[in-house]
Amino acid sequence: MQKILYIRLPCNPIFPLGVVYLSDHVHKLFPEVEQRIFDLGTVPPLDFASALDACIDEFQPTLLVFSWRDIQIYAPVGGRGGNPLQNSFEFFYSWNPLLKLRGAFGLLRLAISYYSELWRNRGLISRGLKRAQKYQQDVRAIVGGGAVSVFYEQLGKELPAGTIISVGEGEALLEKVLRNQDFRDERCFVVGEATPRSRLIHEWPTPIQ
Ligand code: B12
Repeated sequence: MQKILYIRLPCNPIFPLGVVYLSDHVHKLFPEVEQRIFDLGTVPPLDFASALDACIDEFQPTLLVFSWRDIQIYAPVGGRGGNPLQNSFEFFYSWNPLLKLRGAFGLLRLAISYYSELWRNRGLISRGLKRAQKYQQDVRAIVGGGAVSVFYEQLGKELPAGTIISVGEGEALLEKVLRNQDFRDERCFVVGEATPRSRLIHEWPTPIQ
């Protein structure tokens, strides 16, 4: 019996549309498949790892679907890492050394929050996979979502071997994985097995009836 755990990786509290679409599609085709959505956007940061462990221990999934919404976290004015536009102007153009220093610290803070989010999410994917392997040796991880569709080439070098990296809509891919069909013609690639096809993002998605 298949058990799918959808893990929405941490981001601002914004409705997890992507995993809701995916689980709805799966439910219509495979009503017998057990599914659960675990939204790390609703969990306090200090509890990310322990809450993920507890959810996996309880549900013991056979398929892990990680949804990663955004990586490029800086908005021109006031993204969640700080305010890049103001910091850049202060650092590069201000004549006042104190303002220049403030801009420099702001930019440093931005870079730190960007890299720490990247490392944290990669860590959560590896952690989740290892934890789930305690219960199901052949559990598989699939990673997709808006951020992955933009940065799939870079992520290919960062995630555990065997992870399926999905670009764009994931419905058709999940369907093939659940049917045990070959899925490599979908917009995806497997880490450690292949590099992404050139212009993968420009391929047409499989039409859904
Ligand atoms: C609408 C939107 C917003 C709205 C959201 C409104 C709302 N209440 O939901 C607003 C304006 C608030 C917004 C804000 C931001 N956004 Co925005 N947004 C979008 C947009 C246009 C659509 C997202 C959406 O809801 N799609 C519909 C749902 C159903 O699709 P989905 O979530 O992508 O899920 C599908 C697939 O991704 C896939 N999928 C998802 N997860 C998984 C997992 C697996 C395993 C698989 C196989 C498939 C899969 O299947 C799903 C169903 O087909 C996308 C661009 C785009 N065209 O996708 C950018 C996009 C998601 N946003 C992006 C960014 C960066 C942001 C901001 C961080 C901007 C900023 N710097 O502040 C903020 C942060 C938001 C936050 N988390 O706080 C980037 C993320 C990638 C990146 N560059 O890092 C995107 C991709 C735009 C881009 N091309 O750069 N955004």
